[in-house]
Amino acid sequence: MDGRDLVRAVKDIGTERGRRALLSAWRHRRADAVGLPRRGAERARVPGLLTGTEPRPGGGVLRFARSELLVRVTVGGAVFWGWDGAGPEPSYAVVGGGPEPDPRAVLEPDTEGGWRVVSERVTVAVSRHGAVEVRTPGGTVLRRELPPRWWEPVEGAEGAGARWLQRSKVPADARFFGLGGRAAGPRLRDGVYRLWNTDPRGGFGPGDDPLYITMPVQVVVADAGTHLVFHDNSWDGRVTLREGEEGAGSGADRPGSSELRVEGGPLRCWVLTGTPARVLQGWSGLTGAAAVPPEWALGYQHARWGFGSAAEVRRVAAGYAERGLALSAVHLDIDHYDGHRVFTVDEERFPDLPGLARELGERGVRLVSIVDPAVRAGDPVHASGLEVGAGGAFVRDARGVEVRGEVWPGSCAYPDFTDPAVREWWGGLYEERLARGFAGFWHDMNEPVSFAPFGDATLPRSARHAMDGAGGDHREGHNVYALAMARAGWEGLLRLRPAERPFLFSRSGWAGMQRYGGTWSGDVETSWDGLRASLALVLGLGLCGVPYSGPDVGGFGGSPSGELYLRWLQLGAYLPLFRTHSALWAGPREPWEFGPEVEEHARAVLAERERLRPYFVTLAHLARRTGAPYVRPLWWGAPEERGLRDCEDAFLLGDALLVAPVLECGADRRAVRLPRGRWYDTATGAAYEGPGQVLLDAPPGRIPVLARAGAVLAVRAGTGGGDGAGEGAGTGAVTLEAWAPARGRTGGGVVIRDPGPGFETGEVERYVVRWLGDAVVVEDEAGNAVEDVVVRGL
Ligand code: NBV
Repeated sequence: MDGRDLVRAVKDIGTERGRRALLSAWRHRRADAVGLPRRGAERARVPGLLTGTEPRPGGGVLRFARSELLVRVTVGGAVFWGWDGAGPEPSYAVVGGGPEPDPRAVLEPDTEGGWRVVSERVTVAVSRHGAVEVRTPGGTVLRRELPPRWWEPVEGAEGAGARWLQRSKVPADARFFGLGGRAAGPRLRDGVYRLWNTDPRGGFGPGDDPLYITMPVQVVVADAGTHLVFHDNSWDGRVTLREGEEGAGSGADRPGSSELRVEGGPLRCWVLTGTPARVLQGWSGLTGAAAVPPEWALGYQHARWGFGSAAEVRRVAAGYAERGLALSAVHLDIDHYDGHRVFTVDEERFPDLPGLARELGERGVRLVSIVDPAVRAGDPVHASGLEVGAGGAFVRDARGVEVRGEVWPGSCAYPDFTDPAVREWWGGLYEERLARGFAGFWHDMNEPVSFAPFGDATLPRSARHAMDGAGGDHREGHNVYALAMARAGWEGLLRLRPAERPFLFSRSGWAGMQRYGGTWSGDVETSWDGLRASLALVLGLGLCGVPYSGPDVGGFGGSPSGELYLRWLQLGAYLPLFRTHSALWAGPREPWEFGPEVEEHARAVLAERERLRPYFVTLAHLARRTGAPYVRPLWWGAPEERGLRDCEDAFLLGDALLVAPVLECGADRRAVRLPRGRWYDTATGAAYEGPGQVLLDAPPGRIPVLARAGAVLAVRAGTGGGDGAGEGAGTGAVTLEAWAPARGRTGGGVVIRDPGPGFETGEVERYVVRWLGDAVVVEDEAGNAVEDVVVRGL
């Protein structure tokens, strides 16, 4: 027990839940003491010298004295390599084993006794000691993986497997991003980042790491090019990053470095190279296209832990409607459950939920339900789970005894979502939710959490998982638990309601989770630091392929000042998931609770989100088609502009907008770094030329939002607040907004309209903007002038 554990233990011990958590933590410790393979003597190994090669489609196998390496370049240019027999499958992240090998890639001798695989888009060079270099076709090195080291159990420690260390070098000017949701990002500075999904318990700020979603995914941006590297291994691990230094020491560059240590599992890796857009497209091809949220989930949503009753929900929804404030959904937290038990409802406080859902639905407001994975032992849901398959649906320990944890409803069992039969059973349980009138689902506590005053607040590491037939324990299953739960929910909803795209977002997850929906910040602290962390998370997750996310506006646990609340709302309005949420003990989040001035400004914010909703629809569909996140770092289109790599307080929303939120208390103006090209301040119409930095006004009522010259975007007309609001989806028609290109230049943009609630993909409409004499015209693909467009920036 360390000091922090002790404090936790003392704090919790006074309560019944605390005592039970203490017992549960002891039980978990005991389970591991008997159930975990002991790490005895280990032997350190490196591959040794290259002894032979064997060509294979897309590359080949390279044999070394003590191991072998499979290298494969696939048709889209993605590189795979795996040591010691590791292939692309099985994988929780990569769909269908990845793309086909590139038949034109050839394995040939390189200099100094090494070999290389040469393909059109990338060259992979392997040294005779087993270093793997990924190079551009022109020969520039993007990344060099040094020969790995591993430690194998010597004898009598079957099941312990090998621990790995993989050191890599990147160019001296490179910057690191990604690794899942990191509060200290988006630029990942020197430090150690753990790969173990973790509930930070009760709130987090930029200094807390790891959080709910960790992924061995790095996006590395350097002058030489951008690449994404994914070490496909779900085991507990640590990544140590160190940025390089140019002209370090005697004037020579010191490269940047990344060191990955994993506790077991395969050592295998995917590398994608190219522009940021290409890299993310490749990543979405590898791990699956992002789910498109239903149109209503791109509107403003209000959640609350502690609604207390249906009357309270009605009061809040009515409050929005009466004030003409747009509202798209209300989220019910665990307090609407009966005794905190999943898939139940407290009928006294929430009688006739279907009726409530209908009533809200008439105003265009959907109901969203929280879903926790832990099932109270002895509950009907538990009983039904015990009927699944031969051994029941729940995670067991090494002796075959059901693992119990302590969560909100008391002593709980945990479904093993890595078992297909369990996923099917669990997915069917959403029928009860649909019948209650819920339209969307919010997965919580799925790291998974088991309260513990000491040790790891999750399942014992020795707990067994089906791992989709492969069998394994929680050391391997932990990080993919929530991903598999999301799959269960998603597939269940598809079976139950095949004509509608599910709306699902999950607190925890892993690489590939975008296939089943999005995520949110989790319990981000109510502070200016928390506000900053909110943006870091959304940007970082987007680069890891999870485009739909957003923070708890106002922070989770506290009572924000009107100013902080407003600045958060202003940021949230430009993020994919725009939702306020707060804890049982936190202050209110309704815009009118902060006084008339904040309410007025909030009205403008919500109206602007409504106006931009068609643009968000376009971005959602583009994310699915191209892998590009809605929210992108400023360097997205210009990774070679070094200054942009270090800019962490502004972002691009699609191709058209640049958003510069106010992240500091008391600020009424801020510096904004502009990428190349002309940018218009959307509030004043003033034009600025990038690259460079400008100082822009940010009075309480607005944050700087700039439009790129030549941009075309879809907006909804006539949703400027007023009495049409409060009806969920805006009622005005979708029109185009275009921003004048610089003289002598052209511009353009694409629009994808909402194709409805099903799985239609929507048509891509392409528009061109150009000068015609002294006017700016917008034309469709056939060259016809578009009438219904507002041209700005003239
Ligand atoms: O279900 C209660 C909360 C929820 O409001 C929050 O959004 C989650 O992140 N939940 C965590 C469980 C307990 C938090 C202390």
